[in-house]
Amino acid sequence: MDRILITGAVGQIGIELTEGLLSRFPASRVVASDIRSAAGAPADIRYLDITDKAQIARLVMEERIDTIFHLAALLSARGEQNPQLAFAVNLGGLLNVLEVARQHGVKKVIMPSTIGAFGPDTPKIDTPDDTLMRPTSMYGITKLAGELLLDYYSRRSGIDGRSLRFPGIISSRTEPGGGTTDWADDFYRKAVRGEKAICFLRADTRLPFMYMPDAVEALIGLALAERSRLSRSVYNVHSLTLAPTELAKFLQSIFPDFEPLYQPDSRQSIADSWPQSLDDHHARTDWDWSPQYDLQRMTADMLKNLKPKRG
Ligand code: AKB
Repeated sequence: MDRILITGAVGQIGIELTEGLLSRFPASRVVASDIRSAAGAPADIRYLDITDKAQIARLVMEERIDTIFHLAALLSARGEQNPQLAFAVNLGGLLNVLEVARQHGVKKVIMPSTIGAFGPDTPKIDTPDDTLMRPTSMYGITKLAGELLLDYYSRRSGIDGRSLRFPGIISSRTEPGGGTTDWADDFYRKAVRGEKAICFLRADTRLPFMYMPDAVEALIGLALAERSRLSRSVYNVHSLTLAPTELAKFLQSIFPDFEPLYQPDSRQSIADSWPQSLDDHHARTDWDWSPQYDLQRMTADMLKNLKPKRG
């Protein structure tokens, strides 16, 4: 990993992954790119439209990139609002990245996949890495096809393609946008501000979650793992499972007035098609994945970071 390109560096994971990489590698070796800029984005962010293959090729050649963390994607709920765009960005963008990697000697491509790649027929508890996968959202379809595409390029073109399936990610720094798991971030922010949270899922909808520092470590840990230790190209990673009612109860022990209002909408059917917990023993044995944050530790850190912002 001598010269690293991050796509989607202004997204929920991108901002903190960029910081995580910059804390390990000199700034001269990390190139952050996105189609937009936003508060908290890296100062020297490079413009990159992932649907434009020529642009990716130019940047990869100019910067002599050998490793790409490919994060640019539309999340599940936004993908349902605009399925064609989700297909173009999530799958077309990945195909562009892999083709440029093949043509310009990029050695390694790391791409986050998601629990969205599973579907309603998938076993919901301790879902194994290899199981029935028939996703019903456009997001899930593009991510499952993306996993297969990454695998295809790894076998055919010698690119070292690596992926992991993330659950919902909770972050104090960056708010998510367009996901089905966004309610959890919203609960923390509304509880701290003393505002009413409106939850778009049923109170008892259990889904897997992970705290952002663990997600960043997972991506970097997988990228740095010795190739000879990896027995597969896509890994489940699990941290904790939460239902809105469980997080609400936990937050009520700190903010007694916190009482969300439940108004399930179309995102409920996406959530109902996803697993509640993942079997991640391959990640644990192959590259020593081990999350550091449970609900208590995550909440303590979230509140420490969010409270000063209350002003
Ligand atoms: C989403 O809700 O779409 C994402 C995910 C679980 O991949 N957070």
